[in-house]
Parts: sequence; structure tokens; C-alpha cells
Amino acid sequence: MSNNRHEAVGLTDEQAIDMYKTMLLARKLDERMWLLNRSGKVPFVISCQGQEAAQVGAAFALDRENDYVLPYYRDMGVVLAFGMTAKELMLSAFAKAEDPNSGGKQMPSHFGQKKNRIVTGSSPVTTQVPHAVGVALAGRLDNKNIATFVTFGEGSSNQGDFHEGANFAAVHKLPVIFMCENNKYAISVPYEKQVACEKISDRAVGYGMPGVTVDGNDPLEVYKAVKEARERAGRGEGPTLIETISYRLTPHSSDDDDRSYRGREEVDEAKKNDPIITFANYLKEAGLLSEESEKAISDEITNTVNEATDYAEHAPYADPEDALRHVYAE
Ligand SMILES: Cc1ncc(C[n+]2csc(CCOP(=O)(O)OP(=O)(O)O)c2C)c(N)n1
Ligand SMILES: [Mg+2]
Repeated sequence: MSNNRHEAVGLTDEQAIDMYKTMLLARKLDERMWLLNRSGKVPFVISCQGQEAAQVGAAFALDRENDYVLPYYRDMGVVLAFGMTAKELMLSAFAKAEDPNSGGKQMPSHFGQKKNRIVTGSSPVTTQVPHAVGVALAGRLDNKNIATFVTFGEGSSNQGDFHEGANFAAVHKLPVIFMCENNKYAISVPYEKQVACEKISDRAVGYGMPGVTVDGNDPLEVYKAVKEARERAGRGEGPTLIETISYRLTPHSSDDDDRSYRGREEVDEAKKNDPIITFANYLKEAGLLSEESEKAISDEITNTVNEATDYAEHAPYADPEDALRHVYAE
């Protein structure tokens, strides 16, 4: 590995470290949410663990002041990079009134925040895909130079919504970046029982757009692919399908027991490629991180997670009448 891969893809030292911090914050928030769940304090967790590199690498390649993101439930790394805070994510986990995603009404991980152009999603998987295509079309009609970024799992790429959205976006050359976060499972169903094609990105050719598969454990490789897709979108050349390969390190959710369908050896093997560890190693080799600075960053992030947890735990719940708000136009 050469020592300046981050520079080769156009990132400064500071941006590379910022990427690492964002990945680590996502990981530590997620880990804390599991502890809170197991101690009976938060009802549900659905993890980003193992996918932080794909999420943060991609988000850093977008125009974070103007682009719209339509994330799926695992995308804590994407929404953190787009400006949602640790405190706001914890308010959502605890379902408190101040949660910007839904005022505590939705399950956690249904990300949505108007000021950061994070478009709320629905629980049926892949509904966000046609929404992303629609937002891109609206941007085109309004002469705005925006792109939309939409993510979904590989299992979800079998839904009709994906195919309809991909086709429409390609026909109209809309500025959409489709990113499939292939984590090898759809709940208990492994990749080979989900699809017969070798790669999800193979599907792109059927719609007339480029498709690439990249290492989802490497934020720099993902950054490069999304950057190119963003540039294509900006030139009016239309959408791109990017598939990131990683591994879901946790069970599907806090309500799942993955021991019933995959061996521990397989999970332990995948942990050797844990992007938090491999990216820290890269930063050390590149001379951007030392044992001391790694510990300082880790301590700082733990403090952030502690503060967010305390704040959210003590924040008030919504009033019962609030359940009636945002149902009909007011
Ligand atoms: C339309 C629809 N069908 C089924 C479900 C139940 N469900 C929720 S997540 C999930 C698995 C999705 O797998 P994948 O797309 O690979 O995403 P991952 O969870 O692995 O990130 C299923 C079947 C759902 N939410 N919506
Ligand atoms: Mg999956």
C-alpha cells in the first residue's frame, strides 16, 4: 500500500482524519445503542457496523451543502457526515420529543432532517429509490445543480422500486447516485440465495448507466467511485450504480439472533477486515495517526457519545396530543 492514497483521490490529510473520526463516531454510537438496548433503555437498534467506510467515504464525495441524501436504515455514517449530530441520533434512539427525525414517533434509523437535506424514508425497503429519482427530476426542473444520493441493501435491489427508479433516471439522465451497500445478507438470507447474478452492479448495463463494484471496507475507494459519479451527474450525463462490498458485523437488528444462520468463524473472519481498524492502520502507515492521537480521538468521541446519551436519556417525551401532529396538513 502506498502511503498517500488519500492524496491520490484528492483528499487532504485533515479530510482523511475527519473521515476516520466520522466513521468512529458512527461505530461508537452504534455500540452504545446496543448496550442501551440490552439494558432495556432503548427499544430497537439496526446497525451500521461494518458499513461505516462505505457510508462515510461516499458522503464525503458529495456536495454536502447542496445535495440531497435518501439514506436507508443503516446509514448512520451518511447522516453524521451530512450534519446530523450524535445528540440528535440518541434522541431518536430514546424516542424523545426533540428528535429531529420524527419527534420520537418513528422507529430509530428512519432518518430525516430537512435542514440537512436528509429525506425521510418509509419502512418498506427501497421506497426511497423512486423518491430520489423524483427529487433529482425536481432539481432539474428548477435548474438547480444538485445530485441525489440513495442507498439500499443488496436484498432490496430486488424490489420493483429499484428497477423502476433506475430505468427512469437513466432514460432522463437524472443526477442520481444509486449505492447498493452489499453486506452479504438480507436478514438470514445469504447473497447466493438472493440473486443469480455475480454482482449487483451488473444490473446497471440493463438500464444504460455505468455500474461499478468497489471494496466497501475502504473509504478511499468508495470516495473515488462516488466522486466520479457525482462529476458525471454534474455534467448532465446521468446516474451511476455503485455497489460497495462489506459485511454486516452485527445481527440484522437487536431483535435477531444470527447464530441460527451463520457460523461464528465466518463473522470472526470478516472482523479481520473491519474498516475501523484497517483505515486506522492506513492512517498510521501514512503518518497521519499515532498511538497517542488515536487514543485522544477515541476519548474525545467517547465523551461525545456519553454526553449525547445523558442528554437524550433525560430529555422529555412528546405529549400524547403530538401523535396527531403532521398527520394532515395544518
Ligand atoms: C418491502 C419490504 N419487504 C420486507 C421488509 C422486511 N425487511 C426489512 S429489512 C429486510 C432485509 C433487507 O436486506 P438488504 O436489502 O440486504 O439490507 P440489509 O438489512 O442487509 O442492510 C427485510 C426483508 C421490508 N421492510 N419491506
Ligand atoms: Mg444486505
